[in-house]
Amino acid sequence: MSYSAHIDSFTRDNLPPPEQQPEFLFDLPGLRFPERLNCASELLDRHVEAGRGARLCIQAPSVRWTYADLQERANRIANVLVKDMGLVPGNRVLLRAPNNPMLAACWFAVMKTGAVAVATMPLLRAKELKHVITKARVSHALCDARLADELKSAAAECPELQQIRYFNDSSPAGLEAAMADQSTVFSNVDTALTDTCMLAFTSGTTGQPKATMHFHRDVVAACVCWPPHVLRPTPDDVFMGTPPLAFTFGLGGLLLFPLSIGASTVLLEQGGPQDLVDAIATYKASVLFTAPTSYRAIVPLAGPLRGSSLRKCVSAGEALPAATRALWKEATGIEMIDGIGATELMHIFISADEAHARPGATGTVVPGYTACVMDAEGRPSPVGEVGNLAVKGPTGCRYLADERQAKYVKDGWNYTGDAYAMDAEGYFHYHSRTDDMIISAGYNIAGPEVEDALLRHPKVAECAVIGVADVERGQIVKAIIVLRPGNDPTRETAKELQDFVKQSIAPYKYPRSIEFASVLPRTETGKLQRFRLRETVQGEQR
Ligand code: 3UK
Repeated sequence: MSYSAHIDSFTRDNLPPPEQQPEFLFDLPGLRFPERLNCASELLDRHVEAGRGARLCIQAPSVRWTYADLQERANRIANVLVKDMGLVPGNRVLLRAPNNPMLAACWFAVMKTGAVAVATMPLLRAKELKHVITKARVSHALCDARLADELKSAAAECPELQQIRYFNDSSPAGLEAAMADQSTVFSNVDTALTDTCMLAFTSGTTGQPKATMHFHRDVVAACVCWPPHVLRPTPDDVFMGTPPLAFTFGLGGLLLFPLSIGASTVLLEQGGPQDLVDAIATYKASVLFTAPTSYRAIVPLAGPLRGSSLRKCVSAGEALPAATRALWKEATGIEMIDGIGATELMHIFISADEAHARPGATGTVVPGYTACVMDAEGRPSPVGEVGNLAVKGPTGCRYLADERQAKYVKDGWNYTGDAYAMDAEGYFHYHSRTDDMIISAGYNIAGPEVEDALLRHPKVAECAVIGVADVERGQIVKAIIVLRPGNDPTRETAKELQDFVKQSIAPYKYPRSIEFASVLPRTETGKLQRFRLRETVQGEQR
């Protein structure tokens, strides 16, 4: 068997069987790695060794850490984990905090010890944490003191979780006190390229969340593909954004990518529209990561962003409606960088930079990856045909002990569950999630296209389009609409919006049913929960 630094072999023992794993591609020159690699050495220690220790690394309200500062904290925490908490390489360490510098230090500490980070969304409750702890067989936890309650009640029912320390906690039992007793030096565990270093749970719209497994190699590979080829940041860029570090979109955009080039990041616990606009000015942020709805919500406040420090705006997590791209450009002068990523593939694999962006298309395949639209039989579809998106590259899906592996990976391809079409120039056009496609009177209708048409109307703040059961047509198109302030949810408004859609796209796609709402159900990662809207509608019809 090949070399591994893991003494606790749990992750290795629970990898999907070889025949169910995707094919991995390492053709891109930056992807030839040595057999042993610790991603913390690569992303953090390397800069200090090269004399860049005094460079700015992480900022937050009243925090300004250099690379040397982050390294010192991570080393002390690594020593606490090993010497006080009895951690051995391969153990799973649960991390729980809003985006803040101590969470970043804990993440690097776990990498350094050769253990496996299991970062969790701050909003998870005891029941969900219990699933994570049990599924990942978590033995250790580092948690922000302000989020202690739910973890404590989960831990009470999870005997495997023996060691917990709380941070951002000034008490003598807190992590900071334990760190003060430890050395600032730690020699990183000599992990194998293929040792698992993190488990990322999918947000999971149906069924229990799945745990995706990523190796030290995957973390570095993600930094070598999309960032230098599409984002093209410089070491003087200041990164900022909203996605939680427990979501690989946030982990990459707000921690791994800035550190991979010696740039700096701003970690914010609050990511509301006004918080962001203010923070961009305070920290002179230049690269922003957030979801399409967040960009839309910032637009009315975006005045100060025109001509500011901000130069690159990345949108991911959900399809970017062409209407939102246009609004953002009008408000700020900045062309957004859209990209589709997935927890299973770690980060973005189809995208376009600001110069190559095409409204309505996600972009072209990111160097290092190949992508293809497949028909129902798993054969490449002709140009322009809608089919299932399949992807291959240096990263790919490995679910920890999960039967759903066979659904995501087929014939070596990762199937993301998205309906896409590719045009003659290799641009990929998003239609919908494959299971969200609406079939009405024999027509296939993609909800996001109807949403984009509605979003162009000045009265519409947000909307969601779903299919609801209909005796005559099988399904009909239904829109749930949040109006901008000052507009009345009347029958006349509904009629006006229906007519507006009929004017801009094929009339058979217009929403026959319209409902007004004050908010739409979303996940912590900003994704619309269409299944919840469908459930509500079904409930009403019964
Ligand atoms: C959807 C998009 C259209 C798509 C993610 C960037 O979202 C991320 O990961 P998840 O596992 O969800 C994956 C699914 O989300 N999606 C994401 N981005 C786009 N659809 N256009 C987009 N630009 O259905 C995909 O299959 O939560 C995004 C980086 C890392 C990530 N984990």
